[in-house]
Amino acid sequence: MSEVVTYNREGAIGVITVNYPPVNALGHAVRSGLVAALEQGQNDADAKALLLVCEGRTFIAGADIREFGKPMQEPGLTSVIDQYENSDKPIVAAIHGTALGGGLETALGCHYRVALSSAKVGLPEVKLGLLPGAGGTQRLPRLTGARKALEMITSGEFVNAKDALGLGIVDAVEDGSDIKAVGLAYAQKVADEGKPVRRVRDVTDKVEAEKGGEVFDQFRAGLEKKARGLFSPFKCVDAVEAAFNLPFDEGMKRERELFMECMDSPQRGGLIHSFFAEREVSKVKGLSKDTPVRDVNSVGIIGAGTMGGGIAMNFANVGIPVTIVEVKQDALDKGLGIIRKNYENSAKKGRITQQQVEERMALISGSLTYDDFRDVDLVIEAVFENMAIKKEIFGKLDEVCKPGAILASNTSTLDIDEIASATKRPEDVVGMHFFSPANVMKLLENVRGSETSDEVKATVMAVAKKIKKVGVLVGNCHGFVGNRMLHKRGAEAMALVNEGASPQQVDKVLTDLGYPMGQFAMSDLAGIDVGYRIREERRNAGEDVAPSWMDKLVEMNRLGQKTQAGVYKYEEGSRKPIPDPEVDQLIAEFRKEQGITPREISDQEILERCMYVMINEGAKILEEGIADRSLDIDVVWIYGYGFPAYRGGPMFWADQVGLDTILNTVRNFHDTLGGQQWKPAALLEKLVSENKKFGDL
Ligand code: 3H9
Repeated sequence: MSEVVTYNREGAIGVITVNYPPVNALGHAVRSGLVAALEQGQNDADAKALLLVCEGRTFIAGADIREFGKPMQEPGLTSVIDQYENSDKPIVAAIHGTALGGGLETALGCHYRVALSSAKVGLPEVKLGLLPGAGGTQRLPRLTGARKALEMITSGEFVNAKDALGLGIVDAVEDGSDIKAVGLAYAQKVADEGKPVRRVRDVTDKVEAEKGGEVFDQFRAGLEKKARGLFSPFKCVDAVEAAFNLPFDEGMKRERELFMECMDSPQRGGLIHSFFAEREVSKVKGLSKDTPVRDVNSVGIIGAGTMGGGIAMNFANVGIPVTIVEVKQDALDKGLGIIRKNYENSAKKGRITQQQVEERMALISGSLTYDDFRDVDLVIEAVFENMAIKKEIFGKLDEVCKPGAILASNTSTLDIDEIASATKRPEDVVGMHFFSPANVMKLLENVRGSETSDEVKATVMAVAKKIKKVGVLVGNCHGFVGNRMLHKRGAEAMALVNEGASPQQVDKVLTDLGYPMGQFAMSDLAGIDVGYRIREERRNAGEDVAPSWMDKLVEMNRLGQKTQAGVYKYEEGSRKPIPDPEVDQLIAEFRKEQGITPREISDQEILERCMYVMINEGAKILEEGIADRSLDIDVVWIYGYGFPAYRGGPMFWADQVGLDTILNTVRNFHDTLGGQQWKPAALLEKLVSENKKFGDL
């Protein structure tokens, strides 16, 4: 008998218990243990019914993802579930925590399901580039009907126990926390009432009723928009459709074929890398797990602009009171008004209730004085990018804030050490770089200064988790990880347009790769006056900053989406960028002024220049220790800039392209185009010479 699955009898109930922390994933030991325990239960003449229950925080949370890509060891999950379903003693699955993927599929192979009211169920395989491959696509629709099964399987979203009861996925829901007691009581009832084995495979009313319906094509059409570029959601629909068109065993075969297609797709590799990378980033190199974490029960924010307001919402959303300080009352009122409007909009869309709007607003107060920061545990400065102003602010904070308060800057580029130097407590100063819109984007780039204490680093990482962000700890340099790479891509995109590409051609190459928007559409979203102001400041300071056609746009008051015209034009109320011949004309004139003869530029060149310049910079970032691991860079790009998770992040993508290919092209660009950005990173050269990848570091 395997140690991770045990069998024992309690009265008339044979209890099969899985105990495989952390999430009872269906690794080989669990699968073989389940088979052995079932056999014991079958042979136990005194067991009238069997109960499948899990120890720890959750029911089985799925197949063991770490086994994917390795040779499969028998018994396979499908065979395990078949044996459970074919048992002639009724089996009850008792669900607590999350029954996910193969876990829910196992429960669906049992004859009855009872869940705690706090439990959730789901088939999230699609988020890993897969489809439920152990009968989920065949059994779930037999219980829920086509539409709900399609929704659950193509979105991967979880369903709470109450809804699962309504959908027929579980048979009973009980309050409480003792899942074993709940399961035993239910199994006893099954035994006492002599309830029969009830196999989901034999439930046919829904599949018969919806055979040949239009729902599948409707669903595919909807996915064209929602799942752009993705492979597995469409395979999920094919698999569910098979449940309606084929007998159960044939449907299972079809599901397997489609599952294997997903397994072989590169998107599966990218998404699974993203899954683990998201979890790995919380384990910061050199920071012990036991590092004490300070309590953060109140927060101060400086600046009620778009950023400050968005940051405040994150804290109010999780019940932490926030004080926002502004210089002028009208700016404060405006900022608080926008926050309310954002919440009201969420309420209108049904995402939160009106009561929650009021509760959250009640947690946010405004002030015109730093004195109100006296007792807060964390202050986040979110004013515009100006070092002198930031230093003045931090000097004041140092005077006002209590000892132990964390002083953070939301700067997206500036030197954290210089900001910290304005205080007498640089160990309490740190960067907390939120991404716009700050209440939506999941990334929090936490920036350690050279003197930031371990306690402060650990605390800001814990804060990220608390406010449901993915925190990545990075080092201090201009632009940190994300913007440092973005600036290189931006400069290359500009150069490509100067040389002959159109903004829409550059953007299309990037969106075809899977970015939600291209470089120029993104500039329009952020406002192209931001870059203009920085260039002007540098010019005024005597720096030699090359002229740009973007400057001309700003001078024409084409500032981006906010003026309905920037690099693109926009229709009233729409965010869809429309190419504008006026801008093409302006670019053509600019080239003439600069003496540039435009040339035809291939999409491949755009891809290589925009992406490889980032990879080369990413390698320098790793070399300098600004990012600890290539997966930190991947997570920054997936959650901060919408890099497609199915490509695993830019550094993972680079490993798939081949570092030797990238290095050769970088060398070539260095020779032909020149510039520091194309000087090959020493790390890239080293990895290629050792035949290694970023993932091997
Ligand atoms: C599947 O089932 C395919 C089948 O249809 C067909 C097969 C033939 N495997 O997220 P957390 C680890 S596909 C291995 O921080 P939480 C995780 O890496 C699978 N490991 O906790 C982490 O490790 P570490 C379908 C797994 O409480 C630790 O557990 N199922 C797995 O925030 C804690 O995780 C899914 O896609 C796994 N399946 O959330 C479910 N799951 O401590 C994926 C987790 O070393 N999992 N780990 O960093 C989740 O959604 C969340 O982990 C869960 C817990 C909600 C369960």
